[in-house]
Amino acid sequence: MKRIALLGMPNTGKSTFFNRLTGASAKVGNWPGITVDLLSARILLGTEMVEVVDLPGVYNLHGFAEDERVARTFLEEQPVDLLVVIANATQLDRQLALVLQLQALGQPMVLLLNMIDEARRLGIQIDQGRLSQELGIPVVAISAKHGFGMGKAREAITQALRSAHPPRHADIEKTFSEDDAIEARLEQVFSDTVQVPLTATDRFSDRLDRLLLHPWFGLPLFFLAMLGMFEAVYTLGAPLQDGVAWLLEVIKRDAMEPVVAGWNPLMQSFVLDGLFDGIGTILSFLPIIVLFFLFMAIVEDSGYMSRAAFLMDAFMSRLGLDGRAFVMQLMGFGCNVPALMGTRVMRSRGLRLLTMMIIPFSLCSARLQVFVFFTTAIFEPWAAPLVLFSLYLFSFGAAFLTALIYRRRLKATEPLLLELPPYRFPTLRQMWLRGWREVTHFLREASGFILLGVVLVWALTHFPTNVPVASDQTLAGRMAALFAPVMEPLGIDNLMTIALLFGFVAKEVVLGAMAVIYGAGEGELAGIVGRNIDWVQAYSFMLFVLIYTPCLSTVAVLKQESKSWRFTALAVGWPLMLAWVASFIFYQTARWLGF
Ligand SMILES: Nc1nc2c(ncn2[C@@H]2O[C@H](COP(=O)(O)OP(=O)(O)OP(=O)(O)O)[C@@H](O)[C@H]2O)c(=O)[nH]1
Ligand SMILES: [Mg+2]
Repeated sequence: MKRIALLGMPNTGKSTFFNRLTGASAKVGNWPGITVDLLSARILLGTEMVEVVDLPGVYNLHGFAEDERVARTFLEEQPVDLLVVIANATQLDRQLALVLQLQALGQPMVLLLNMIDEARRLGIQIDQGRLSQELGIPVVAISAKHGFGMGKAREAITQALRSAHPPRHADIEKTFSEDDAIEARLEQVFSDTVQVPLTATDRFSDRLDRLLLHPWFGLPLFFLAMLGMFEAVYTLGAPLQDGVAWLLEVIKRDAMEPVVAGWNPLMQSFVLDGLFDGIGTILSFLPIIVLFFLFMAIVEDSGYMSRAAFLMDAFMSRLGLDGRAFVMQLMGFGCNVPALMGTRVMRSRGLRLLTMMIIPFSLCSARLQVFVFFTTAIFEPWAAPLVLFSLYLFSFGAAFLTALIYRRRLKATEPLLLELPPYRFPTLRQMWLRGWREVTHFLREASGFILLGVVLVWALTHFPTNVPVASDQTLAGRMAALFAPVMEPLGIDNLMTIALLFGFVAKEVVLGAMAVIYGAGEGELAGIVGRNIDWVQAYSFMLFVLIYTPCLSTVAVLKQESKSWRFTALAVGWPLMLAWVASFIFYQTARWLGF
């Protein structure tokens, strides 16, 4: 099978083009370094099946960041039939350098001038014919986001593939010596083919930046925007969630219960209390999670992330980090795993490890489920969003504290060059892709270890069968009893300890576990929990859930990215300790104050 590699500088729209071309839903965002790993898909081009590979962006073929190395190693080790280079048409003065560098590899190549919509708006004129002539390769102007020029791009790629030579590995070493010659040629080609008006500035972005990057109002506005986003997720999501919970109750009552009515009680309990309640409870939070990711898509795609990095850079440097670390924290709100992988854009190992230490404190969407549940079950409607927001503040607090403690051991040695892309807004299509991506991701996880976790909780809380369910004599009860001396001072009882134990695997399991333990679906669960624990216990529990190890996947990625067991042990052990101390201080102080 023939193979095409998509290459280009970061944030030029490679993944957007990849999605258009292959129908995939790779993550897209207005931030350099969204893709940090290889992604491939197969499509039919002409009469042939072709493998298309989306690579991380590279500024320079001779660069040293981990994500650039991924792209470079790929080129060196995998034979490629055609390089499809994607350049930002508004920045050809810089982007052509990489094109020329890639040309020095001597492989067949097609150049796509992406974001032609933006270039036109800025009045930039590109002589495509001349550019194609001077470079000696096909050049097509496209807008991957809006779908313009896709037909021509497909055609050019199919053509080039047809006449391609046998696939080759790239010999990148060889091209190091040519950098000076490239410099000179770049200026020539650029002045021959591109006309940029003197006033080619994005006035909309400039004006918005004057407000959003204001030295005094910038940060308050940013936090206000975040608060607004969580309020919106909450207000829009709660009715949706109730709807799903109601639907699940109906299905359980009218479809499930009649079917299993004749079965033996243990099997009934397994199907209803274990599988159905466990998975159903987790499922009822799906609307909130998808909604949350849609808002994240707007934040990520708008370019506000880069502004956040800019605004927080000075503060973060005092913690031994930089503005990018703050952006990774924000990305971590969705899921910690891609955020941890996102640190690949950092060159300094110290900086990378320190950032990886703080990301797991980011309140990810799985933890959000738990907190949405507890805040609505325990607190008044007006207080719930504020309680949730306080947890976000704790999330930052724990991260900053950690950075302060470890910054001397994990030193950063890399100056930050931040680029502010223009503001962009996601199209409906992009939002839809993002939502779909999260739903499938969730279903994959739910059908895998979340299901396994729920089944395990059910088994441990129902065996042996001659004692009351989830009592101290069950397997789970005995396990929890071991931890009781440690957890009691935090106001966390045995049943909640069981949920925490399983929450180690994935935070989604926490609620599933509670549903199984209390033998109730999401609808009744809130009432039961509200009667069983008070707000001080609930908050202490939430603090613990917030700070201790997010999930097994993060542990695996911490190990994979750091390549060090010692670091991984530290990155798991320290939060565990911090979680205990934070909950202890909170719980004991609150009780001492008489709450
Ligand atoms: N205006 C405009 N924006 C585009 C176009 N194509 C992509 N974008 C936007 O450009 C940004 C970057 O897109 P991505 O597809 O994530 O870019 P990438 O090259 O994969 O970036 P990395 O993975 O970080 O290297 C996103 O905000 C896209 O919505 C286009 O044709 N026109
Ligand atoms: Mg990408």
